[in-house]
Amino acid sequence: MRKMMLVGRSESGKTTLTQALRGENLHYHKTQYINYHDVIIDTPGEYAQTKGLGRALALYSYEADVIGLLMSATEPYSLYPPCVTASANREVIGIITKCDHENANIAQAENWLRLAGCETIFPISSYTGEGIDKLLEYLSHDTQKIPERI
Ligand SMILES: Nc1nc2c(ncn2[C@@H]2O[C@H](COP(=O)(O)OP(=O)(O)OP(=O)(O)O)[C@@H](O)[C@H]2O)c(=O)[nH]1
Ligand SMILES: [Mg+2]
Repeated sequence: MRKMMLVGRSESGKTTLTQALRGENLHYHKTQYINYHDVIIDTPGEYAQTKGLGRALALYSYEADVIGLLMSATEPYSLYPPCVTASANREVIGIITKCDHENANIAQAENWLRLAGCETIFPISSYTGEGIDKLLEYLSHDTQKIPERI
């Protein structure tokens, strides 16, 4: 499986998604630090929300094959500047979380992730399991193309 780093503001659902991807029981756990040894690299939301700490995300992205940019479907605003994915030299996918929520606006979250530069976007719910299989399938495929000739 390709190694994915999850990035998104606090409460966007990174840790809950990590638990859902692992098939664990969902329980609240505040992320305090980056554990980059795991196949899913969960990060504290404060790192994406604080300019100084954001540099650590850039550094740890080198440990991952894929960066997952999370956006809750209940989000009232977008944290991500337009075309921010261009600053990563890894594949960046969008993940819309909390699609089950009664106030979910999936289309709006998708627009913001597209504006950020995400071409591949997974709408998911860690609560209902919606979209988790597709995300796991995506991570299990190695899309890196080996050149036929150098
Ligand atoms: N309705 C709904 N709520 C969710 C879902 N996923 C997470 N939540 C809730 O959102 C809240 C925050 O979830 P976390 O997974 O802890 O968020 P986080 O992004 O890891 O937050 P930090 O560790 O602070 O960066 C918790 O109360 C979760 O129960 C979901 O799929 N649906
Ligand atoms: Mg967390």
